[in-house]
Amino acid sequence: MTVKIQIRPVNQSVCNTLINAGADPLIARLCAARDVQTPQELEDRLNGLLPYQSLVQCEAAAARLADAVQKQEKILIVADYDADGATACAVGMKGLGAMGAVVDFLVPNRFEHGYGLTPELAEIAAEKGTNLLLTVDNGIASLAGVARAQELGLDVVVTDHHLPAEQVPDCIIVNPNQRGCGFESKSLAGVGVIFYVLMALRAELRRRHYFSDGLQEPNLAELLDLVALGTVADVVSLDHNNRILVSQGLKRMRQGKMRPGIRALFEVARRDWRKAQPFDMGFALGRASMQPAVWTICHSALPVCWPTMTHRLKSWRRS
Ligand SMILES: [Mn+2]
Repeated sequence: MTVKIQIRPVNQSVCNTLINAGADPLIARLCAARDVQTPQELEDRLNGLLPYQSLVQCEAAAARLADAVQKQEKILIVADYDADGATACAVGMKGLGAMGAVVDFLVPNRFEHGYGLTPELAEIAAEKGTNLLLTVDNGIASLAGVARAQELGLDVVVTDHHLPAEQVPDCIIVNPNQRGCGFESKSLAGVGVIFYVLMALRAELRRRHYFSDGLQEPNLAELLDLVALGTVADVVSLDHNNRILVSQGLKRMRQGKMRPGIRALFEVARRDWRKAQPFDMGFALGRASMQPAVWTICHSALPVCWPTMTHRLKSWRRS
């Protein structure tokens, strides 16, 4: 067998610019080959994230959620069951909970209820006394489900990243891929979209002087372990904005700052969290065969200590 090595073409002037800005020549070449255009894109600071104001309807969603938080309305998150949906659900639960919301979640059983927010699921939500339905990582195609929910008197906010069809539901929609949304990163994952909505919600609640000594502003960076896992596992393109989210999440993990469930996933996958890399997120922790375990991290929104979690996951792996 002969091995043929093909060298990936690189824009040499971009490569030189990166080197002149201080990048190691090898790193510069690797980055230039992966569409990095400017030295600014090598930065991974959180303040380099695209602003939530440029994500269409993100502020409208935040305003509706802020009303719900202040009026203590019942919010129900409708999630999907892959790693992106599961982490998006956990981010929504943790973030909204930290802001004092009354929030619960529902994940359709694909065999019983089909995918996403169906009319049947809207009925279940109504029976649970829900006031506001919030979809994560799904909903853009749920025309009938949204209509049924509204018929039953529920308000709906859709957060999604999937490509929309010709027709979309008639409600507040946050999706970087919807028509008319100028948000520069079209590769935001479902977990990234809900993270953006939470950033906007925190700002909205701050404007409303909602936070006090009794309930302080949550540090949303604490959710970045989940955002990093969902983003890489969903195999969206790691553009600059996603690289910031993933890089910051991985840095936190390497410092041991992660929820017990994620730490347990590292253990079960026999990976070292002190050296957490994107590879771990995609192939070790987030892969399909780990889905039941990834769901467990959502329930690690519940206070379970990590040795217990690891023990449970290990017994799951043996079964
Ligand atoms: Mn997704």
